Amino acid sequence: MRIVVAGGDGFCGWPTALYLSKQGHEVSILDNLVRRKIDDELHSNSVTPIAPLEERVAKWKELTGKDIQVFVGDLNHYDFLTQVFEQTQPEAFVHFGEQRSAPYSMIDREHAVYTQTNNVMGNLNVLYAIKEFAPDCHLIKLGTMGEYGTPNIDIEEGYLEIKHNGRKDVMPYPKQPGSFYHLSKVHDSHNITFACKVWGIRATDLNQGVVYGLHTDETALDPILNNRLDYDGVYGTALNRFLIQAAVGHDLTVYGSGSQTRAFLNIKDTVRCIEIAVNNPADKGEFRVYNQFTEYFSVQELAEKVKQVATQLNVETHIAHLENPRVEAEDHYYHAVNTKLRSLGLEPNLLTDEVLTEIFETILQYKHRVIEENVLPTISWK
Ligand code: NAD
Ligand code: USQ
Repeated sequence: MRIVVAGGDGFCGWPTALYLSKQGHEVSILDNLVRRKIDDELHSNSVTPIAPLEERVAKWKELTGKDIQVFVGDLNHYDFLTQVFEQTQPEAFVHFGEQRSAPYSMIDREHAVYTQTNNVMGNLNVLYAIKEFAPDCHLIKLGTMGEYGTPNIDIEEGYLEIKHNGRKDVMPYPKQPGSFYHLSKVHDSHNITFACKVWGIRATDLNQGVVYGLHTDETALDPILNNRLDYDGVYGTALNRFLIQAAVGHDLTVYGSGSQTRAFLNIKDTVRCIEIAVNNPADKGEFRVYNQFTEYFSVQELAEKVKQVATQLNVETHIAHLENPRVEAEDHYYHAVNTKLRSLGLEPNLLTDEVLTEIFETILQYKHRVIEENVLPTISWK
């Protein structure tokens, strides 16, 4: 299949592009490399050294003989996007290309506006490009479990049957996102729902949980193929951050009580979920929603797991409870459904001590790259 991976230079997009290329698909990466520029803005870095995109793709070609075409440009430049569509004629468009940090979106007005403009307009451009240049193309859009928030009822996969005054209907599941970033994903979902309805576009929204891990079989082939791994208080996510904190001897930064619960999955499952979505396209006009995670944990449970694995490797670790910089429920009900990807064949890589140990040992090799002053959170929701 001809597949464009937008955001294909990022943490989820790069391993996905390699994995799809390995399966024999004709893969093109579209990315404006803004994530690398944001590293400069934040004076931060990936723990793993990451090669320039052109070098990454050349190494992949050298090792596997497979070509990945690269288009460096912005989804918000519609002329550029339409050229990519004309040249690639995509059958699937995998859309990872958004600003994905909740804390970044909460820095100030400018960052909130940037996040929502970049994400919502970029996605709207993709919808128009599909309509105008590739109406059969299947949009596979990365959403987030955080669109739902933490309601006091079970979280379904995108839709909920509601009975009201003696009548019933199946409606989009209510959304209660917790940051301007998470809100941008909700706005995207609404725009996709509408485009599917009025133009007959086929789309799958993958409401992904927090992704942990680093390597896939493909990125592990050579250091030039390294995936990025974020640890700072802005882009680092819970489990990866805790592993890196343990590696450098920093206290694990649990926010508040740590009883807040989130859905998680291994990066190895992210790439497989995308493949499943690619191989099972939505029908024309269908807006399909899958919850893309394999397990859920409280933040405290994650910190304890990391501490246990670090202790087994003779690394002394302490769990700190910081004042929560976010406005979020800490004690709440959490039960979310995730049966659709499983029923299409997803075999989860669960969070075992072996999996944690493997990621931890890789991180230990690079721990000298951690910039310590970036570890604590600096952005407050208030
Ligand atoms: P990332 O920041 O590592 O990668 C995103 C990539 O998109 C970057 O390479 C960036 O340069 C590119 N990009 C951003 N805006 C662009 C634009 N306007 N035009 C072209 N390229 C652009 O993020 P990630 O962790 O790989 O996340 C990818 C997607 O998955 C995001 O949409 C995110 O919301 C979603 N997601 C991520 C996680 C996670 O834990 N990492 C969890 C759930 C959902
Ligand atoms: N947390 C801590 N300590 C830390 C970091 C985070 O306690 O050092 C807590 C947060 O308060 C929050 C939870 O861990 O309760 C998750 O935070 P996170 O930073 O790991 O993840 P989040 O901000 O939700 O965002 C990440 C990705 C985003 C994706 C989302 C999936 O950056 O792109 O959409 O995970 S989800 O959480 O399902 O919405």
